[in-house]
Amino acid sequence: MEVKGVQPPAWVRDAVFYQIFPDRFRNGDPGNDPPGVRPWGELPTPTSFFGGDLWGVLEKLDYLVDLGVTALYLTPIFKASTNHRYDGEDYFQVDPALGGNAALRALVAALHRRGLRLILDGVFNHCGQGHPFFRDARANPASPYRDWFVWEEEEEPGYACWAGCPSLPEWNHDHPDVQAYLLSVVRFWLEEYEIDGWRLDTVEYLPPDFVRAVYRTVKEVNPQAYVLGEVMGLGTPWFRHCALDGVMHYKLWEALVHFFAREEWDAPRFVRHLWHLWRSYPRWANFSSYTLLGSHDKPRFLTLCGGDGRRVLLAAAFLLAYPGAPAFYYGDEVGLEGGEDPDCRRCFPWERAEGHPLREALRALIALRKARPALRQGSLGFLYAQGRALALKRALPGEEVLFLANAGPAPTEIPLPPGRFREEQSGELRSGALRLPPYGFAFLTRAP
Ligand SMILES: [Ca+2]
Repeated sequence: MEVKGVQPPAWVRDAVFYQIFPDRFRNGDPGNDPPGVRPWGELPTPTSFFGGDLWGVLEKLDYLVDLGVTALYLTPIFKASTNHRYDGEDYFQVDPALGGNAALRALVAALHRRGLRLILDGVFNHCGQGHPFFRDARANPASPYRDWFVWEEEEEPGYACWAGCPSLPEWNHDHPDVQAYLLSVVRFWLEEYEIDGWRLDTVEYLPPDFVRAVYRTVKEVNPQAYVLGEVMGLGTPWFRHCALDGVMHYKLWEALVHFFAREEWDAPRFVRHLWHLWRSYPRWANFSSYTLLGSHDKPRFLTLCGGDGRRVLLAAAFLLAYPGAPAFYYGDEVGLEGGEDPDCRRCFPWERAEGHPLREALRALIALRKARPALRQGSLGFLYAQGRALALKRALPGEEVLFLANAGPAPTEIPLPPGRFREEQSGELRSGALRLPPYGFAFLTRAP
């Protein structure tokens, strides 16, 4: 299924994303902390602030580059009243508690100097009740912004709001001035701050014509900018609408949870499901989607694995062997745990970052993906699925890489295709079959 009018940026299929929840990654400037910040590392509540900011992200770029990250996704950074900032009050102002517009300017410059990219979270379904247009519209029926929102006099709270949450009034996208205003936001940060794309919040609840207009606006400014949609279901309609370059692949994430974390699915079921997802999207969309191990909206993968780091590494290795842009959620690489929101938004534990075995292993795997173009751009084949073991093949002309995984507690043997293969980790030559320890995996490259 080829869709005319969609041109995903070439860099995405080669990217390794890292998602940051800015209040919790690093406090680079205690001078801008909001009042009442909690001590770093205390467990978060729905309302606690910890003082993380964009200066902190800037301070830790070496750490991210060393890990192999090539692109950052930041959850909302515009002025708002909550710690998650999905309740924007000024779309043209980076929250002063995150360092303001100057910090974003400095961060983008530093990222681009190192060849890294940045995408921001665009919350265009709703704003915060503190947004001046909403305040004016609510206080004054003659307000010029009255029709920018949807009033429901007979129902509490009297206006359309996100998920029934009165603090998040929804924009009236049927009003052309609303669309023009939101599109000016899209354009502003691309043009004036040279961000590399947008992650669109709650895409499934936005009118398709508006999302298409966002897409066209982004590409007008920069055809190499990325338009990523937060989609919990299948993203197929959005690709047909020519409205997105890729989706946050939550359907794939769910499959990872069933297979690697909860061990509810056997390998044949997992592979059947992968194949179903693969065929549901245009080929290009499989390569330009964001294949996540975690996010701020889900329990930590380590927690879902009952604290078993082997399975986190195995799932991460799978994503690095699979098409798409693998995406890691801050702290997953150093064994950060956490249940449902807000527990999955804990402070980054810097005291254990240095030399953490999971991080060291992940760094090596990211380096391997960068060294083997077939892992990023090659065709996908499913070679084997039995019990809790599977094998995948990624191939380009002249390069063939196998990924073998044992997602079970017993050792298992996986047959290899005819020929000789070099095991990437050990350098050993293999043929016939390979025995994998519990929760073990291997990358093999076809040897001449
Ligand atoms: Ca701060």
